[in-house]
Amino acid sequence: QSDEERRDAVKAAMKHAWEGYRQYAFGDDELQPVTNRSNNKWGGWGVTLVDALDTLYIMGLHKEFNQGVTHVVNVDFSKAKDGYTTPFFEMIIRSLAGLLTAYEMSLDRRLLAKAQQIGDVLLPAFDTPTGIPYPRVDVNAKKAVHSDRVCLAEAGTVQLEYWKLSELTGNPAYHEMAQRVVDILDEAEKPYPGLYPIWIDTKSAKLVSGQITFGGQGDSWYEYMLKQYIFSRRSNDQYRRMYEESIDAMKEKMVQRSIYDPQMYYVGDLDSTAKKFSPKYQHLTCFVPGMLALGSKVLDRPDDLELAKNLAYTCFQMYNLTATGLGPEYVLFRDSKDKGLSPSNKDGDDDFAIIKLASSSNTEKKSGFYFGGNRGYILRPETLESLMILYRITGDSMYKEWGWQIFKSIEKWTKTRSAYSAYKDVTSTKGSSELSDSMESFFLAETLKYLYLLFSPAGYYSLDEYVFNTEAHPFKIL
Ligand code: DMJ
Repeated sequence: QSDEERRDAVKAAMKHAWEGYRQYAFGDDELQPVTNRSNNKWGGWGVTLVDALDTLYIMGLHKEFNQGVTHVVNVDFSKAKDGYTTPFFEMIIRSLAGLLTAYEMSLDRRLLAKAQQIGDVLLPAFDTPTGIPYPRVDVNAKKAVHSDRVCLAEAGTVQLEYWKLSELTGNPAYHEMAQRVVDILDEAEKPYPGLYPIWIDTKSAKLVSGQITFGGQGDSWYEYMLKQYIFSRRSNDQYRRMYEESIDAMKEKMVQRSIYDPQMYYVGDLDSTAKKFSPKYQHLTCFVPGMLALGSKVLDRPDDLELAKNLAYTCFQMYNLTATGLGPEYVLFRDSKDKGLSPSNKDGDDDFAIIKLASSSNTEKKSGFYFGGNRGYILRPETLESLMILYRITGDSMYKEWGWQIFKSIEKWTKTRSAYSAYKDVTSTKGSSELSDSMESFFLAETLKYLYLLFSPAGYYSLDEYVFNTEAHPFKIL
């Protein structure tokens, strides 16, 4: 198949998901793609619609884009359902960013006004003793919800969005408030230079506890160091220094290799002291190959590109070696011939409990990894994101083949009559009984967008002209 045919197939997938959402859930947060019900678990402001706008635009689906715009310009983001408190970070990366890019693309000023409304109603989050934001805001009360702690990704992944909002509105205050978080964490005491435990005390601004991870709750903090550097037109040395310090530490302490396949590298997690290693590779961590590849180019770090290739290979194998061709939430590696983590472990410190494993499965003999308690695929984007970036940076068409294979598995196992659904166990070929009736907005915002761009010419939304926020919303570089 040609790139064009593949791109059309991805566009058809987007159309299918949008049509289902439009028919059964329009204006609500999410379509439940098996029962065709809808839910409003994100405040009822239509997060799927807002998150999807720029993907529709990029794919040339202008009629659908306009349907979305017509709706969103009448949404009042300053009022929430009674008792609902808004997650600060999610609202920023999905909705504020989605509206900012939809505005930059269409130049419809009503979208900028809505973006600013969101930016404004969330500002009380910064009203804390330290300026480290609280994780939730009660927009009706115009107050944040008090919380003793906030996680690294939540506090440290709002900077690009507020910066862009400052640029577009001419009001520097947004950027300044978000930048303060970076300055505080830059100064904070760390167990190892460049490595940040995930929990921040909102009163003292200290990094108090929790894992050190490039996966859930840590991930985009590291991503945004690089992206803010690029966004500053490669002029701000603070971001560059912080990024390089973190990546050097990650390479030294968190990267390991499969004991069976020497090409297979992975990034595990560390405990809060940066001493104990957990050989768990999360799907969420699969954005790292893309980040390293981008950083290798921007900062001239050729070794990072080699590591990126080996890490992306593992992320691809996490899909390739399952019965469905879909990838699980995480895999666990043995760290010696007979030891590994308990597969039933969920997140948390238990991850550091090493057990003795009886025997290896066939998959494990090929890869060195085995599956844990959560084997779901919730339509996440990270592996495809990395493949898109690696393809653009190396020009190696193998990444397109990998992406196409993953897309075919998504089509085969997750497609429903109205859209696409999360799948409960990627090692099971039971089919429809594995569908969990959920489609997160990032499937439309990220997964399908990255696939589309993978099969598009590299100059289309070029990585030299745009910085993609962590939800794949492309911001024009300042
Ligand atoms: C998205 O909301 C963002 O990519 C975020 O940074 C991490 N989690 C999801 C997708 O998996």
